[in-house]
Amino acid sequence: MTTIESAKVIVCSPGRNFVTLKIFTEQGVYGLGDATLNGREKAVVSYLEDYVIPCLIGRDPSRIEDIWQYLYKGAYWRRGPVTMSAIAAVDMALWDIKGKMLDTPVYNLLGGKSREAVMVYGHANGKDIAETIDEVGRHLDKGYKAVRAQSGIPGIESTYGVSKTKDNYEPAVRGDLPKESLWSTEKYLNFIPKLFKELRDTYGDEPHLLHDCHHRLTPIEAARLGKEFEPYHLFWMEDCTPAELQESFRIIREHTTTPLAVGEVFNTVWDAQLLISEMLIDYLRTSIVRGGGISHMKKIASFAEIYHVRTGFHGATDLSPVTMSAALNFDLSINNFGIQEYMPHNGLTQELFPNSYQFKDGFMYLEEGKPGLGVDIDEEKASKYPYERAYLPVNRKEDGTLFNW
Ligand code: KDG
Ligand code: MG
Repeated sequence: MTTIESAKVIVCSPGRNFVTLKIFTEQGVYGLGDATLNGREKAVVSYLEDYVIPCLIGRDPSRIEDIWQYLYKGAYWRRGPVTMSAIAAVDMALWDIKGKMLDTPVYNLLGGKSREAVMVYGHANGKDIAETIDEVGRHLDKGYKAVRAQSGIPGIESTYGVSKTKDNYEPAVRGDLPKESLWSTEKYLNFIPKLFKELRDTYGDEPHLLHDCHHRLTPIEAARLGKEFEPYHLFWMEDCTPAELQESFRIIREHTTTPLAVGEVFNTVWDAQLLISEMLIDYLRTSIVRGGGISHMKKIASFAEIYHVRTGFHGATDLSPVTMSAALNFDLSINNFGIQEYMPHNGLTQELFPNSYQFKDGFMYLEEGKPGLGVDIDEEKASKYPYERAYLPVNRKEDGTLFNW
């Protein structure tokens, strides 16, 4: 029998923070898991170091499901982003170990390839419509078949998804306290349909266009926007409302045929149970790192498949290359894959996490024959970039009311 000999947590910050779990077996094989929770990283570090790792030592790493249940049911306190990110990291690392021990990629262990490549969507953003249109064009020139478009809104100083510089948009800001921003739903709703009209006028019907409302509408406002988007047939409208109240999607669904995506903040199948079983959404965004790892996501995706709901995993830069590798193995294997978000990491992150995925012509490919997840961490380099305190922004309405960011 193989046993888990030790495990450690590696925190690094090559431009942004990442938390990585490394589990070692007595036989010398190790596995990696991502445990990054943007803006609350150290809570997961403590959860792993103080409570989870001691329970792993001496266990058989091949018993992935049993270890998952031990950590989930055995804690008594279930669900939540801290718990589920920690469990996800263990789960990813165990699948990585199993793949390495059997000398096969994880997608083979999940049933084998269902497709050759994974369609991804990229992020285009600009300070106004003209700049956003140019950015979408640049993505199409690079071969993207699907592009998410976000634009600055006249009269609002800064908004979700729009970079102030030419660099990739990175919402977590380094510092002792969160930055605050101001929001106006009225200004947003009056403006944003115009962006998609112009995009269709410029690029025609073919490119898949996506948009993220980032939890800022009420159900009836979301219904209005969905209706106004209909002539521009979006691939999806994402996170139109905060989704704790799953029933609220009944209102949105009654009014619009714009496809709906939700779930990047969900942690378990219970967060989406009604949304899926009543077919109130089209794409589920819960990712491997937030959704308790490959083992739990497999159950969620199978449940979703019955109800015509497809996956659309979250893939912003706060999900490390370890999650991206796990996601691509997963995306390749399931039948009800929809699309994968892809926000390229900076060069330094790529160096710290050597991986085996490659973007070509709008699709992501995994290098053939890499056992496990196909990703590694250069610990020596990582140690040169220690944790830096950073928070996601806090959002207020123009009158000062605290609002969703
Ligand atoms: O950490 C928060 C980000 O991952 C989130 O704001 C990104 O909404 C997001 C997306 O769709 O990528
Ligand atoms: Mg989002």
